[in-house]
Amino acid sequence: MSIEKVLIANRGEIALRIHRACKEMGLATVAVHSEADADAMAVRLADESVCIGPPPSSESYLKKSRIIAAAEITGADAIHPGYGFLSENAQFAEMVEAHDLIFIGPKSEHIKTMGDKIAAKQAMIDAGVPVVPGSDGEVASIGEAKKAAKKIGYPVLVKASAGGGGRGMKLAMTEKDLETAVRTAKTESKAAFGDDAVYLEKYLQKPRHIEIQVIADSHGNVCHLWERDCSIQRRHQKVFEEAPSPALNQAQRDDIGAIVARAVAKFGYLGVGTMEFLYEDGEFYFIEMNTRLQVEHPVTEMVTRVDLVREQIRIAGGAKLSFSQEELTLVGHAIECRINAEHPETFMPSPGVIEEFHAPGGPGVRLDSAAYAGYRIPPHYDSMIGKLIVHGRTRNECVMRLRRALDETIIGPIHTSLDLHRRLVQEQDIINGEYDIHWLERYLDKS
Ligand code: MV4
Repeated sequence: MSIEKVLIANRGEIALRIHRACKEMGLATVAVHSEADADAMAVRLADESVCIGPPPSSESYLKKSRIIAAAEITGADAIHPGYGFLSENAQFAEMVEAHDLIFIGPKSEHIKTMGDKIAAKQAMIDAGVPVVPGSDGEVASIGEAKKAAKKIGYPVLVKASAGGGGRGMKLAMTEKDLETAVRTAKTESKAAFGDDAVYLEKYLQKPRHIEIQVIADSHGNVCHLWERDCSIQRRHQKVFEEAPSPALNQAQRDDIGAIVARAVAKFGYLGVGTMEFLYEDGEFYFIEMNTRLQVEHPVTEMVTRVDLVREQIRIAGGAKLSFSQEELTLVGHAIECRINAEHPETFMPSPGVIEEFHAPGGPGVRLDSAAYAGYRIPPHYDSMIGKLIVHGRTRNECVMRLRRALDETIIGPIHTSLDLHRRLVQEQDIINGEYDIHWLERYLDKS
Protein backbone atom coordinates (compact mmCIF):
# COMPACT_ATOMS: atom_id res chain seq x y z
CA MET A 1 0.00 0.00 0.00
CA SER A 2 2.97 2.31 -0.06
CA ILE A 3 2.80 5.43 -2.21
CA GLU A 4 5.87 6.35 -4.25
CA LYS A 5 4.45 8.32 -7.16
CA VAL A 6 1.47 10.67 -7.02
CA LEU A 7 -0.56 11.84 -10.00
CA ILE A 8 -1.90 15.35 -9.46
CA ALA A 9 -5.33 15.57 -11.10
CA ASN A 10 -5.65 19.34 -10.97
CA ARG A 11 -4.11 22.63 -12.14
CA GLY A 12 -2.99 26.03 -10.91
CA GLU A 13 -1.90 26.80 -7.38
CA ILE A 14 -3.34 23.61 -5.86
CA ALA A 15 -1.40 21.40 -8.30
CA LEU A 16 1.76 23.16 -7.15
CA ARG A 17 0.71 22.85 -3.48
CA ILE A 18 0.30 19.08 -3.87
CA HIS A 19 3.61 18.81 -5.75
CA ARG A 20 5.36 20.61 -2.88
CA ALA A 21 3.96 18.21 -0.27
CA CYS A 22 5.00 15.21 -2.38
CA LYS A 23 8.55 16.48 -2.83
CA GLU A 24 8.95 17.07 0.90
CA MET A 25 7.90 13.44 1.43
CA GLY A 26 10.39 12.15 -1.17
CA LEU A 27 7.62 11.16 -3.59
CA ALA A 28 7.68 11.42 -7.38
CA THR A 29 4.98 13.49 -9.08
CA VAL A 30 3.04 13.29 -12.32
CA ALA A 31 1.29 16.43 -13.55
CA VAL A 32 -1.60 16.07 -15.94
CA HIS A 33 -2.56 19.14 -17.94
CA SER A 34 -4.77 20.41 -20.72
CA GLU A 35 -3.37 21.89 -23.94
CA ALA A 36 -3.89 25.34 -22.40
CA ASP A 37 -1.69 24.52 -19.39
CA ALA A 38 1.44 23.19 -21.10
CA ASP A 39 3.56 25.96 -19.55
CA ALA A 40 2.10 25.66 -16.05
CA MET A 41 4.51 25.74 -13.13
CA ALA A 42 3.35 22.35 -11.79
CA VAL A 43 4.00 20.82 -15.23
CA ARG A 44 7.49 22.31 -15.26
CA LEU A 45 8.32 21.12 -11.73
CA ALA A 46 6.72 17.67 -11.78
CA ASP A 47 8.90 14.67 -12.50
CA GLU A 48 6.66 13.71 -15.41
CA SER A 49 3.70 15.25 -17.19
CA VAL A 50 0.94 14.02 -19.45
CA CYS A 51 -1.29 16.11 -21.69
CA ILE A 52 -4.84 14.85 -21.23
CA GLY A 53 -6.77 16.90 -23.75
CA PRO A 54 -8.01 20.21 -25.13
CA PRO A 55 -8.51 23.33 -22.96
CA PRO A 56 -12.14 22.91 -21.81
CA SER A 57 -12.15 21.11 -18.45
CA SER A 58 -14.91 18.83 -19.75
CA GLU A 59 -12.30 17.55 -22.23
CA SER A 60 -9.36 17.36 -19.82
CA TYR A 61 -9.49 17.81 -16.01
CA LEU A 62 -12.94 16.18 -15.87
CA LYS A 63 -12.09 13.22 -18.13
CA LYS A 64 -11.90 10.37 -15.65
CA SER A 65 -10.63 7.73 -18.05
CA ARG A 66 -7.83 9.94 -19.41
CA ILE A 67 -6.59 10.70 -15.93
CA ILE A 68 -6.62 7.05 -14.95
CA ALA A 69 -4.85 6.15 -18.19
CA ALA A 70 -2.19 8.75 -17.40
CA ALA A 71 -1.68 7.15 -13.97
CA GLU A 72 -1.34 3.69 -15.51
CA ILE A 73 1.07 4.83 -18.23
CA THR A 74 3.34 6.61 -15.75
CA GLY A 75 3.09 3.98 -13.01
CA ALA A 76 1.63 6.35 -10.41
CA ASP A 77 0.29 4.61 -7.28
CA ALA A 78 -2.11 7.32 -6.14
CA ILE A 79 -4.20 10.20 -7.45
CA HIS A 80 -4.69 13.49 -5.61
CA PRO A 81 -7.76 15.32 -6.95
CA GLY A 82 -7.14 18.72 -5.27
CA TYR A 83 -10.34 20.78 -5.03
CA GLY A 84 -13.07 21.34 -7.63
CA PHE A 85 -13.00 19.16 -10.78
CA LEU A 86 -13.25 15.48 -9.70
CA SER A 87 -12.48 15.99 -6.01
CA GLU A 88 -16.03 15.25 -4.83
CA ASN A 89 -16.99 12.81 -7.56
CA ALA A 90 -17.79 9.49 -5.86
CA GLN A 91 -17.77 7.66 -9.18
CA PHE A 92 -14.23 8.85 -9.91
CA ALA A 93 -13.03 7.74 -6.46
CA GLU A 94 -14.56 4.32 -7.14
CA MET A 95 -12.97 4.13 -10.59
CA VAL A 96 -9.55 4.99 -9.17
CA GLU A 97 -9.80 2.18 -6.61
CA ALA A 98 -11.14 -0.25 -9.24
CA HIS A 99 -7.91 0.33 -11.19
CA ASP A 100 -5.81 -0.59 -8.14
CA LEU A 101 -4.84 3.02 -7.58
CA ILE A 102 -5.18 4.92 -4.31
CA PHE A 103 -7.63 7.83 -4.23
CA ILE A 104 -6.17 10.46 -1.90
CA GLY A 105 -9.45 11.39 -0.29
CA PRO A 106 -12.41 9.95 1.59
CA LYS A 107 -14.24 6.71 0.81
CA SER A 108 -16.60 7.05 -2.15
CA GLU A 109 -19.64 6.16 0.02
CA HIS A 110 -18.91 9.19 2.22
CA ILE A 111 -18.46 11.48 -0.79
CA LYS A 112 -21.84 10.21 -2.02
CA THR A 113 -23.67 10.72 1.28
CA MET A 114 -22.34 14.25 1.73
CA GLY A 115 -23.15 15.14 -1.88
CA ASP A 116 -26.80 14.43 -1.06
CA LYS A 117 -27.55 17.34 1.24
CA ILE A 118 -30.68 15.74 2.74
CA ALA A 119 -28.75 12.54 3.55
CA ALA A 120 -25.82 14.57 4.89
CA LYS A 121 -28.06 16.51 7.24
CA GLN A 122 -29.74 13.33 8.49
CA ALA A 123 -26.35 11.66 9.06
CA MET A 124 -25.20 14.63 11.12
CA ILE A 125 -28.46 14.73 13.13
CA ASP A 126 -27.89 11.03 13.88
CA ALA A 127 -24.32 11.83 14.96
CA GLY A 128 -25.43 14.53 17.40
CA VAL A 129 -24.54 17.66 15.38
CA PRO A 130 -26.84 20.71 15.70
CA VAL A 131 -28.53 21.58 12.39
CA VAL A 132 -30.72 24.41 11.08
CA PRO A 133 -34.39 23.74 11.97
CA GLY A 134 -36.10 22.51 8.81
CA SER A 135 -38.32 20.00 7.09
CA ASP A 136 -37.99 16.33 7.98
CA GLY A 137 -36.06 15.48 4.82
CA GLU A 138 -37.53 16.05 1.36
CA VAL A 139 -40.68 18.07 0.75
CA ALA A 140 -42.32 16.23 -2.13
CA SER A 141 -45.34 18.48 -2.67
CA ILE A 142 -46.50 22.08 -2.17
CA GLY A 143 -48.86 20.83 0.54
CA GLU A 144 -46.02 19.19 2.43
CA ALA A 145 -43.92 22.33 2.03
CA LYS A 146 -46.65 24.57 3.45
CA LYS A 147 -47.11 22.30 6.44
CA ALA A 148 -43.37 22.15 7.13
CA ALA A 149 -42.89 25.92 6.69
CA LYS A 150 -45.71 26.71 9.09
CA LYS A 151 -43.99 24.61 11.73
CA ILE A 152 -40.52 26.10 11.04
CA GLY A 153 -41.72 29.72 10.80
CA TYR A 154 -41.02 32.16 7.93
CA PRO A 155 -38.81 33.16 6.25
CA VAL A 156 -37.74 29.75 4.91
CA LEU A 157 -35.10 28.74 2.40
CA VAL A 158 -35.86 26.09 -0.20
CA LYS A 159 -32.67 24.14 -0.88
CA ALA A 160 -31.86 21.54 -3.54
CA SER A 161 -30.68 18.23 -2.09
CA ALA A 162 -28.26 17.83 -5.01
CA GLY A 163 -27.12 21.47 -4.71
CA GLY A 164 -24.76 22.90 -2.16
CA GLY A 165 -22.49 25.91 -2.12
CA GLY A 166 -25.55 28.12 -2.63
CA ARG A 167 -26.66 26.55 -5.90
CA GLY A 168 -30.40 26.08 -6.23
CA MET A 169 -31.55 28.02 -3.15
CA LYS A 170 -34.82 30.00 -3.10
CA LEU A 171 -36.05 32.27 -0.34
CA ALA A 172 -39.70 32.43 0.71
CA MET A 173 -40.41 35.39 2.98
CA THR A 174 -44.07 34.42 3.53
CA GLU A 175 -46.45 31.62 2.54
CA LYS A 176 -47.35 33.67 -0.57
CA ASP A 177 -43.80 33.11 -1.95
CA LEU A 178 -43.55 29.45 -1.06
CA GLU A 179 -45.20 27.78 -4.04
CA THR A 180 -43.06 29.71 -6.55
CA ALA A 181 -39.91 29.10 -4.49
CA VAL A 182 -40.51 25.35 -4.32
CA ARG A 183 -41.47 25.07 -8.00
CA THR A 184 -38.50 27.06 -9.31
CA ALA A 185 -36.06 25.32 -6.95
CA LYS A 186 -37.33 21.95 -8.18
CA THR A 187 -37.23 22.93 -11.87
CA GLU A 188 -33.75 24.45 -11.63
CA SER A 189 -32.39 21.54 -9.63
CA LYS A 190 -33.80 19.02 -12.11
CA ALA A 191 -32.15 20.93 -14.98
CA ALA A 192 -28.79 21.44 -13.23
CA PHE A 193 -28.38 18.13 -11.37
CA GLY A 194 -31.01 15.78 -12.80
CA ASP A 195 -32.62 15.56 -9.36
CA ASP A 196 -35.56 17.66 -8.14
CA ALA A 197 -35.51 16.77 -4.43
CA VAL A 198 -35.73 19.89 -2.23
CA TYR A 199 -35.92 20.53 1.52
CA LEU A 200 -36.73 23.52 3.71
CA GLU A 201 -34.75 25.36 6.34
CA LYS A 202 -35.44 28.29 8.60
CA TYR A 203 -33.70 31.27 6.97
CA LEU A 204 -31.04 32.73 9.25
CA GLN A 205 -30.83 36.48 8.59
CA LYS A 206 -27.32 37.49 9.63
CA PRO A 207 -25.15 34.45 10.33
CA ARG A 208 -21.42 34.01 9.96
CA HIS A 209 -20.02 31.14 7.92
CA ILE A 210 -17.78 29.17 10.24
CA GLU A 211 -16.35 25.85 9.13
CA ILE A 212 -14.54 23.21 11.16
CA GLN A 213 -11.55 21.31 9.72
CA VAL A 214 -11.42 17.62 10.57
CA ILE A 215 -8.99 14.85 9.76
CA ALA A 216 -9.29 11.10 10.30
CA ASP A 217 -6.95 8.18 9.64
CA SER A 218 -7.73 4.52 8.94
CA HIS A 219 -6.81 3.54 12.52
CA GLY A 220 -9.76 5.27 14.14
CA ASN A 221 -7.93 8.47 15.07
CA VAL A 222 -9.93 11.66 14.49
CA CYS A 223 -8.85 15.23 15.21
CA HIS A 224 -10.42 18.60 14.62
CA LEU A 225 -8.22 21.57 13.74
CA TRP A 226 -10.65 24.23 14.91
CA GLU A 227 -12.38 26.65 12.63
CA ARG A 228 -12.07 29.08 9.74
CA ASP A 229 -14.33 32.10 9.40
CA CYS A 230 -15.27 32.48 5.73
CA SER A 231 -18.07 35.03 6.02
CA ILE A 232 -16.45 37.56 3.68
CA GLN A 233 -17.76 36.36 0.33
CA ARG A 234 -19.50 37.57 -2.80
CA ARG A 235 -22.01 35.42 -4.68
CA HIS A 236 -20.88 32.33 -2.79
CA GLN A 237 -17.24 32.95 -3.74
CA LYS A 238 -15.09 33.35 -0.68
CA VAL A 239 -12.83 36.39 -0.79
CA PHE A 240 -11.09 36.57 2.59
CA GLU A 241 -10.82 33.81 5.21
CA GLU A 242 -9.35 33.73 8.67
CA ALA A 243 -8.55 31.45 11.58
CA PRO A 244 -9.45 31.54 14.38
CA SER A 245 -12.86 33.22 14.03
CA PRO A 246 -12.96 36.61 15.77
CA ALA A 247 -16.52 35.74 16.88
CA LEU A 248 -15.63 32.77 19.10
CA ASN A 249 -13.90 32.29 22.42
CA GLN A 250 -11.67 29.30 23.16
CA ALA A 251 -14.37 27.36 25.03
CA GLN A 252 -16.82 27.75 22.12
CA ARG A 253 -14.27 26.60 19.55
CA ASP A 254 -13.18 23.62 21.62
CA ASP A 255 -16.83 22.63 22.16
CA ILE A 256 -17.89 22.71 18.52
CA GLY A 257 -14.61 21.05 17.50
CA ALA A 258 -15.24 18.18 19.91
CA ILE A 259 -18.82 17.76 18.65
CA VAL A 260 -17.61 17.61 15.05
CA ALA A 261 -14.74 15.21 15.78
CA ARG A 262 -17.11 12.86 17.63
CA ALA A 263 -19.59 12.95 14.74
CA VAL A 264 -16.91 12.29 12.15
CA ALA A 265 -15.62 9.32 14.16
CA LYS A 266 -19.15 7.90 14.42
CA PHE A 267 -19.64 8.36 10.69
CA GLY A 268 -16.39 6.44 9.99
CA TYR A 269 -14.95 9.22 7.84
CA LEU A 270 -11.42 9.00 6.38
CA GLY A 271 -9.12 11.84 5.32
CA VAL A 272 -9.63 15.60 5.55
CA GLY A 273 -13.06 17.18 5.59
CA THR A 274 -14.80 20.38 6.49
CA MET A 275 -18.10 20.80 8.26
CA GLU A 276 -19.79 24.06 7.34
CA PHE A 277 -21.89 25.82 9.92
CA LEU A 278 -23.91 28.98 10.10
CA TYR A 279 -23.25 30.74 13.39
CA GLU A 280 -25.76 33.23 14.77
CA ASP A 281 -26.45 34.51 18.29
CA GLY A 282 -24.02 32.08 19.90
CA GLU A 283 -25.42 28.95 18.20
CA PHE A 284 -23.96 26.68 15.51
CA TYR A 285 -26.12 25.16 12.77
CA PHE A 286 -24.64 22.52 10.43
CA ILE A 287 -25.44 23.11 6.74
CA GLU A 288 -23.08 20.97 4.62
CA MET A 289 -19.91 18.90 4.69
CA ASN A 290 -17.16 19.22 2.10
CA THR A 291 -15.27 15.99 1.51
CA ARG A 292 -12.18 17.59 -0.04
CA LEU A 293 -9.16 19.70 0.72
CA GLN A 294 -10.38 23.31 0.59
CA VAL A 295 -8.94 26.40 -1.06
CA GLU A 296 -8.61 28.06 2.34
CA HIS A 297 -6.79 25.14 4.04
CA PRO A 298 -3.59 27.22 4.48
CA VAL A 299 -5.08 29.41 7.23
CA THR A 300 -5.57 26.26 9.30
CA GLU A 301 -2.05 25.12 8.42
CA MET A 302 -0.61 28.43 9.62
CA VAL A 303 -2.32 28.38 13.02
CA THR A 304 -1.86 24.65 13.72
CA ARG A 305 1.50 24.07 11.97
CA VAL A 306 0.00 20.92 10.39
CA ASP A 307 0.69 20.18 6.71
CA LEU A 308 -2.78 19.02 5.65
CA VAL A 309 -1.70 17.76 2.23
CA ARG A 310 1.12 15.73 3.73
CA GLU A 311 -1.32 14.23 6.23
CA GLN A 312 -3.79 13.43 3.42
CA ILE A 313 -1.12 11.47 1.55
CA ARG A 314 0.06 9.71 4.72
CA ILE A 315 -3.52 8.69 5.57
CA ALA A 316 -4.15 7.40 2.04
CA GLY A 317 -1.02 5.24 2.40
CA GLY A 318 -2.38 3.75 5.63
CA ALA A 319 -0.26 5.72 8.12
CA LYS A 320 -1.52 7.07 11.41
CA LEU A 321 -2.08 10.78 11.99
CA SER A 322 1.24 12.30 12.98
CA PHE A 323 -0.36 14.07 15.99
CA SER A 324 -3.10 13.59 18.56
CA GLN A 325 -5.79 16.10 19.53
CA GLU A 326 -3.92 16.82 22.77
CA GLU A 327 -0.74 17.65 20.86
CA LEU A 328 -2.48 20.20 18.65
CA THR A 329 -2.39 23.86 19.64
CA LEU A 330 -3.66 27.01 18.03
CA VAL A 331 -0.90 29.57 17.56
CA GLY A 332 -1.64 33.15 16.61
CA HIS A 333 -3.86 34.26 13.76
CA ALA A 334 -3.92 33.76 9.98
CA ILE A 335 -5.76 35.50 7.14
CA GLU A 336 -5.98 34.48 3.50
CA CYS A 337 -6.80 36.79 0.60
CA ARG A 338 -7.81 35.13 -2.64
CA ILE A 339 -6.19 36.82 -5.60
CA ASN A 340 -8.36 36.61 -8.70
CA ALA A 341 -7.62 37.86 -12.19
CA GLU A 342 -10.81 39.87 -12.42
CA HIS A 343 -12.14 43.32 -13.13
CA PRO A 344 -12.36 45.40 -9.94
CA GLU A 345 -15.87 46.73 -10.64
CA THR A 346 -17.60 44.05 -12.67
CA PHE A 347 -15.77 41.05 -11.15
CA MET A 348 -15.62 39.60 -14.66
CA PRO A 349 -12.59 37.37 -15.33
CA SER A 350 -9.68 39.39 -16.70
CA PRO A 351 -7.20 36.92 -18.17
CA GLY A 352 -4.05 37.91 -20.05
CA VAL A 353 -0.29 37.90 -19.59
CA ILE A 354 1.29 38.68 -16.22
CA GLU A 355 4.23 40.84 -17.18
CA GLU A 356 5.21 42.10 -13.77
CA PHE A 357 5.18 39.70 -10.83
CA HIS A 358 6.70 40.36 -7.44
CA ALA A 359 5.84 38.05 -4.56
CA PRO A 360 5.67 39.48 -1.04
CA GLY A 361 7.91 37.89 1.57
CA GLY A 362 9.34 38.36 5.00
CA PRO A 363 8.17 37.02 8.36
CA GLY A 364 4.80 35.26 8.46
CA VAL A 365 4.01 35.59 4.75
CA ARG A 366 3.02 32.77 2.40
CA LEU A 367 2.01 33.09 -1.24
CA ASP A 368 0.38 30.01 -2.77
CA SER A 369 0.40 30.72 -6.48
CA ALA A 370 1.55 29.02 -9.64
CA ALA A 371 1.84 32.35 -11.49
CA TYR A 372 5.13 33.89 -12.62
CA ALA A 373 6.37 36.80 -14.71
CA GLY A 374 5.50 36.01 -18.33
CA TYR A 375 2.68 33.63 -17.38
CA ARG A 376 -0.38 33.75 -19.62
CA ILE A 377 -3.59 33.13 -17.67
CA PRO A 378 -5.74 30.87 -19.81
CA PRO A 379 -9.37 32.02 -20.15
CA HIS A 380 -10.83 28.53 -19.74
CA TYR A 381 -10.76 28.15 -15.98
CA ASP A 382 -11.50 29.78 -12.64
CA SER A 383 -10.03 33.27 -12.22
CA MET A 384 -8.17 32.54 -8.96
CA ILE A 385 -4.44 32.92 -9.60
CA GLY A 386 -3.20 32.64 -6.06
CA LYS A 387 -3.69 33.19 -2.37
CA LEU A 388 -1.82 35.42 0.01
CA ILE A 389 -1.76 33.99 3.52
CA VAL A 390 -0.33 35.90 6.45
CA HIS A 391 0.29 34.80 10.02
CA GLY A 392 0.75 36.92 13.13
CA ARG A 393 0.90 36.29 16.87
CA THR A 394 -2.29 38.30 17.33
CA ARG A 395 -5.10 39.26 14.98
CA ASN A 396 -3.90 42.84 15.00
CA GLU A 397 -0.35 41.84 14.10
CA CYS A 398 -1.82 39.69 11.33
CA VAL A 399 -3.86 42.58 9.88
CA MET A 400 -0.86 44.96 9.99
CA ARG A 401 1.30 42.33 8.31
CA LEU A 402 -1.37 41.69 5.70
CA ARG A 403 -1.48 45.38 4.77
CA ARG A 404 2.28 45.43 4.38
CA ALA A 405 2.31 42.21 2.33
CA LEU A 406 -0.49 43.46 0.05
CA ASP A 407 1.46 46.66 -0.56
CA GLU A 408 4.55 44.63 -1.55
CA THR A 409 2.71 42.45 -4.03
CA ILE A 410 2.95 43.40 -7.70
CA ILE A 411 0.90 41.57 -10.32
CA GLY A 412 0.38 43.49 -13.54
CA PRO A 413 -0.78 44.74 -15.92
CA ILE A 414 -3.79 42.44 -15.62
CA HIS A 415 -6.61 43.39 -13.26
CA THR A 416 -6.66 41.55 -9.94
CA SER A 417 -8.54 41.62 -6.67
CA LEU A 418 -5.45 42.97 -4.85
CA ASP A 419 -6.91 46.50 -4.78
CA LEU A 420 -10.14 45.26 -3.22
CA HIS A 421 -8.09 43.55 -0.49
CA ARG A 422 -6.04 46.71 0.09
CA ARG A 423 -9.31 48.58 0.71
CA LEU A 424 -10.83 45.83 2.85
CA VAL A 425 -7.95 45.80 5.33
CA GLN A 426 -8.56 49.52 5.98
CA GLU A 427 -12.25 49.01 6.88
CA GLN A 428 -13.10 49.34 10.56
CA ASP A 429 -15.47 46.33 10.53
CA ILE A 430 -12.75 44.14 9.03
CA ILE A 431 -10.17 45.46 11.49
CA ASN A 432 -12.61 44.70 14.32
CA GLY A 433 -13.65 41.32 12.90
CA GLU A 434 -17.28 42.45 12.96
CA TYR A 435 -19.02 41.07 9.89
CA ASP A 436 -21.57 38.52 8.72
CA ILE A 437 -22.11 36.70 5.40
CA HIS A 438 -23.77 39.77 3.86
CA TRP A 439 -21.09 42.30 4.86
CA LEU A 440 -19.10 42.30 1.60
CA GLU A 441 -22.10 42.61 -0.71
CA ARG A 442 -23.46 45.49 1.39
CA TYR A 443 -20.02 47.14 1.29
CA LEU A 444 -19.74 46.77 -2.50
CA ASP A 445 -23.28 48.10 -3.00
CA LYS A 446 -22.55 51.34 -1.17
CA SER A 447 -19.01 51.92 -2.50
C1 MV4 B 1 -28.44 29.34 4.54
C2 MV4 B 1 -28.50 30.73 4.81
C3 MV4 B 1 -29.40 31.16 5.74
N1 MV4 B 1 -30.21 30.28 6.37
N2 MV4 B 1 -29.26 28.51 5.20
C4 MV4 B 1 -25.35 29.54 0.96
C5 MV4 B 1 -24.30 28.57 0.60
C6 MV4 B 1 -24.71 27.29 1.15
N3 MV4 B 1 -23.56 26.57 1.62
C7 MV4 B 1 -25.65 27.62 2.25
N4 MV4 B 1 -25.95 29.01 2.11
C8 MV4 B 1 -26.75 29.63 2.98
N5 MV4 B 1 -27.58 28.82 3.67
C9 MV4 B 1 -30.13 28.98 6.07
N6 MV4 B 1 -30.94 28.14 6.69
C10 MV4 B 1 -27.64 31.57 4.12
C11 MV4 B 1 -26.76 31.02 3.20
C12 MV4 B 1 -25.89 31.96 2.55
C13 MV4 B 1 -24.52 31.93 2.78
C14 MV4 B 1 -23.93 30.97 3.58
C15 MV4 B 1 -22.57 30.95 3.80
C16 MV4 B 1 -21.77 31.91 3.21
C17 MV4 B 1 -22.32 32.85 2.41
C18 MV4 B 1 -23.71 32.88 2.17
C19 MV4 B 1 -24.25 33.86 1.35
C20 MV4 B 1 -25.59 33.88 1.14
C21 MV4 B 1 -26.42 32.92 1.72
